[in-house]
Amino acid sequence: MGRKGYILLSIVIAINYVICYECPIGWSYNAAFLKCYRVTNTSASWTSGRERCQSFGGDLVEIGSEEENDWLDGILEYLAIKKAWIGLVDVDSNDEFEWLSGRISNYTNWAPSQPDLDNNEDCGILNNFSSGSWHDASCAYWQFPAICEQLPRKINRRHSKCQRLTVDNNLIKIDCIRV
Ligand SMILES: [Ca+2]
Ligand SMILES: [Ca+2]
Ligand SMILES: [Ca+2]
Repeated sequence: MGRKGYILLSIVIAINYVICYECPIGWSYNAAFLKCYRVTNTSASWTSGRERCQSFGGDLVEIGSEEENDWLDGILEYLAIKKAWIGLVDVDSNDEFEWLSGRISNYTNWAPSQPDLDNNEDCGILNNFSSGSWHDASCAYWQFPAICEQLPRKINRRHSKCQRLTVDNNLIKIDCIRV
């Protein structure tokens, strides 16, 4: 963007409201997906991981695109976590997985041999050890951290000086868009 364009954009932003999206402390915001994310710091069963997400005000993550999957896989990489629970589940054990919301997304990222049609494996994991692919695993037998998500709070601000803090996962993440 040229200098003129930048000045014009600055003026336009300054005279408009902005909407800020804010995640609670301990959560990471990603503007591309409009979600807050958090990885639990303890390994537990899928159900316990889900309960932990819910106790934080969220639920297990629903992954809707390759971009989101890559980003989450990057977080696992950063945290040196090999495998983590996601919100994929085979509730009726017919080996057809769905998200907790009941949605079946067009995007899937199962590893080549997965799900391996085992009725004892009804919960999904994101596997950083296997390039971010998905595997089905036994919900109760295995203990992994869990990836949680929740929607950000939406805050109207009248000025353009919303903070952009996206570095440390101990900070509140704030991002702004112009209305
Ligand atoms: Ca099913
Ligand atoms: Ca199954
Ligand atoms: Ca499996």
